[in-house]
Amino acid sequence: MTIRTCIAFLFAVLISGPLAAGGIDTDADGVPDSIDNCSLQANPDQRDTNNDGFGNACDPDLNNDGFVNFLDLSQFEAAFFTPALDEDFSGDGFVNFLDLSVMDQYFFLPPGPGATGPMATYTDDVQPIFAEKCTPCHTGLGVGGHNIGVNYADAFITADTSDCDGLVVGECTIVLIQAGEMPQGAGCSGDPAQDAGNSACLTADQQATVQTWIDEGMPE
Ligand code: HEC
Ligand SMILES: [Ca+2]
Ligand SMILES: [Ca+2]
Ligand SMILES: [Ca+2]
Ligand SMILES: [Ca+2]
Repeated sequence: MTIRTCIAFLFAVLISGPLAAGGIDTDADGVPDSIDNCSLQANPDQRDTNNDGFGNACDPDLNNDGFVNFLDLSQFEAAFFTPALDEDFSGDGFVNFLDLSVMDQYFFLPPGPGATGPMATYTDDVQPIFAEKCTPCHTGLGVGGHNIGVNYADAFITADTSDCDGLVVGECTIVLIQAGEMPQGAGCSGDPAQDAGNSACLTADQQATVQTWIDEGMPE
């Protein structure tokens, strides 16, 4: 492998990680809202020259006081028609009228919004559901080779049931839940409307939370 293909490969791995996580992408730039440093401005390159977590495309707050106003405008004017970095919001290598119109859009407003963070995490959202519905089989007994109700790491064990070919245990949960196979022996159909009278089954909200967590790459 040449250095160049090696770098290209590493880069592909780096960007495929978070992007493959999927999830809602409001500005349709390929970067999910949960990690998009300008979640409402299309900026696929995520360029952030002052490294404050807001991409340049949504960061005319040049003095970093949380607000875009005349202080930022005067700093911007000093950089006008130069190749300055932070003042180049559009990323074309030059500070010009294109960038001024971005500043205009944000005048008297805060920068951003940046990344929203995951909408469902294991600790806050998913673990409590599994702890309640998957006990005691997967909260200590290790039935089926995992304790997803208490161990985050178990979400990443390769699943061995044939229903979940190529998936890990965390991804497999929703498949088996919706097939009515889990929680095992509880008489659930997997359809929340039909299972409404059975408190052992997951509600529609709980299924949606598990699905969102999987779509976001199963964050801890
Ligand atoms: C009464 C015990 C019991 C309960 C409760 C239970 N399970 Fe299971 N689970 C099993 C058994 C037994 C297996 C292994 C056999 C099989 O796959 O059917 C299993 C297997 C699994 C697998 C497949 C693991 C693999 O490697 O393929 C997943 C995923 C799973 N369970 C998720 C859940 C989830 C999520 C819940 C709660 C919503 C749950 N289970 C509740 C008994 C249970
Ligand atoms: Ca986006
Ligand atoms: Ca964006
Ligand atoms: Ca920035
Ligand atoms: Ca400012």
